[in-house]
Amino acid sequence: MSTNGKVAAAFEELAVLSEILGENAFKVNALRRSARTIEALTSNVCELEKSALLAMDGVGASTVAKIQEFATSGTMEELTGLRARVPAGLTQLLQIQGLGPKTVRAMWTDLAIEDLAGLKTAIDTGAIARLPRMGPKSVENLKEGIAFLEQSRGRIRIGEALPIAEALVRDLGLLACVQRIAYGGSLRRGRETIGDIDILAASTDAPALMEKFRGREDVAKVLATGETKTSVLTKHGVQIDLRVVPLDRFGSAWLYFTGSTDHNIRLRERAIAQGMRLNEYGLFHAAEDGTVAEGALPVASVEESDIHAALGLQWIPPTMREDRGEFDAFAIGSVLPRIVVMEDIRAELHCHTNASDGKMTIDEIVATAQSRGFHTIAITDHSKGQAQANGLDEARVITHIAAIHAARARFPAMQIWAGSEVDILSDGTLDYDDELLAKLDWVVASPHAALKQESALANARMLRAIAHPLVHVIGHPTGRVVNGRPGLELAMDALFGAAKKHNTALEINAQHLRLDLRDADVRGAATVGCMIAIDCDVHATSDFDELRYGVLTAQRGWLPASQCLNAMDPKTLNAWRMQKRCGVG
Ligand code: DGT
Ligand code: CA
Ligand code: CA
Ligand code: ZN
Repeated sequence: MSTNGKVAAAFEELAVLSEILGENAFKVNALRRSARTIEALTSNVCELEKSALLAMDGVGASTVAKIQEFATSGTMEELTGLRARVPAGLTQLLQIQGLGPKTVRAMWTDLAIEDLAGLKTAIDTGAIARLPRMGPKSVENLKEGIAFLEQSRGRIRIGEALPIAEALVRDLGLLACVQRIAYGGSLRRGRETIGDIDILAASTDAPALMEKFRGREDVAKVLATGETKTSVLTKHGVQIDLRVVPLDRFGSAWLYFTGSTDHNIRLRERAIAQGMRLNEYGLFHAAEDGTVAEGALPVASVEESDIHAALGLQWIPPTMREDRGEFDAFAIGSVLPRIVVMEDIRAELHCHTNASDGKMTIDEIVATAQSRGFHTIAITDHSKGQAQANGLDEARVITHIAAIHAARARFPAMQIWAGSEVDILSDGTLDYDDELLAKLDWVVASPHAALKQESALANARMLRAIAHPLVHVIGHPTGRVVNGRPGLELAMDALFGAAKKHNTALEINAQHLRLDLRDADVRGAATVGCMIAIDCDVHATSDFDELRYGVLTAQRGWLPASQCLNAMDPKTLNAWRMQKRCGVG
């Protein structure tokens, strides 16, 4: 984009965010007019003299100041500030045809809708009708607008794709003609975004299965269909490929269509080196010249593990099939890393009650954690800097600590810690002083604002927080949003070294919108020996279900259970909490 285009886009974004925040119409219009004027310029706006800028239509002193700021720094502080105040998913709603900022604002303030998923839920539950001027016709228009927007989307987040695939596998699996069905592809490998959903089935009646698949209610368009493969586009704009394979070849087909392509290539090379051939129909003995006899029966094909075994490998979990060292690690005879699994997770160490921006009371959140089989919960409401999230000031923290500790009597089986998710301010200092932090049982420190700050500053900021003796965990360390915003540009290796040195844990925020740390960073941190917390950042009951996305990310990062705080038994976890603060007091 041209410089003028960028500056204009920045003003347009300022206008949009201001509008969502309910700023007055004059200011919003002035920002829009500036955007249009700058866009239409034929010279570089950043190289113009102040007098020339002021002579332009709709450009006043504050606009000039913003342009000059952009010219020197490439950003606008006001924009950074506004972005931090408005949920990243909210502006996307403005791309829905016929949906204006006033309605989006009402959706946010009245119904707590923060993104497309939230809007869809509100439509599904009927809550949307509580908005003014939202009759049945408007809702229909809204639905059409959403479907259209989503058709044009690229990769979707795993948290959207997985429920779709699960419903499909469950429904089609109920058909009498379906012998076996499963999803593969990047979804099975647990990637944070999914290009399309790949489903594999064995069936006694492929045409009937394909017909059922094409006729599903959520299918918007059939892209291609035949005896062995059908591709459709759902109303939510997701492509789904369904392939039908013979039951006795399911394992080899599943292996092939799970990928990754790089992993498959290495697997085929391995087969060739052992005088065999591997494809989606099975693993075959090859002749001297490498050919497979016509009609030859496979050496292995029914289960993936049969094929792995025939190639001298233990079964490799899909999350680790990326050609990143798995062939050595899983060679028969080598000692397997004990990678963390769902069942290991018995603690939630980052959650919010209705004291800040959560939905549940202390007792509700503790009871939910207990019902999930957890033994420990740390309640970490927001600190005072998060005003829009009703962050707690010092006096409220003191009261809250007492209320959390009082819950211990009602849940004797649970280890309950009074904590905080304290803001890491832009200079790396924390939003509470040490005296207050020392009163808390558990401290998660997270970056929320200034997520576009310059890289050197961002590094110094995070290193300072990591070195703070009263901090247990760094929450969502980069502040990124998947498909949303890049977050802090950090020198991750330096962070991992510091986290290891200061024995500060790093979080995998399990929310599928965040997945922060991301998989590659988990691998880096785990290799250095850092401790990792996998937390759901619970605001509502359903957030506990985000855990699997965090665990998949951990597995993709080869996180050993021994380096995961949430996998510790209660005593060990408490001992870790105490020793973290050794020498402080
Ligand atoms: P996606 O959909 O972009 O998120 O990523 P995948 O990994 O699901 O890729 P997709 O849907 O194109 O194909 C599914 C799997 O099928 C892929 O992981 C590996 C396998 N596959 C597809 N095309 C090829 C190919 O040309 N060579 C090999 N070896 N495998 C392939
Ligand atoms: Ca795929
Ligand atoms: Ca595909
Ligand atoms: Zn949080």
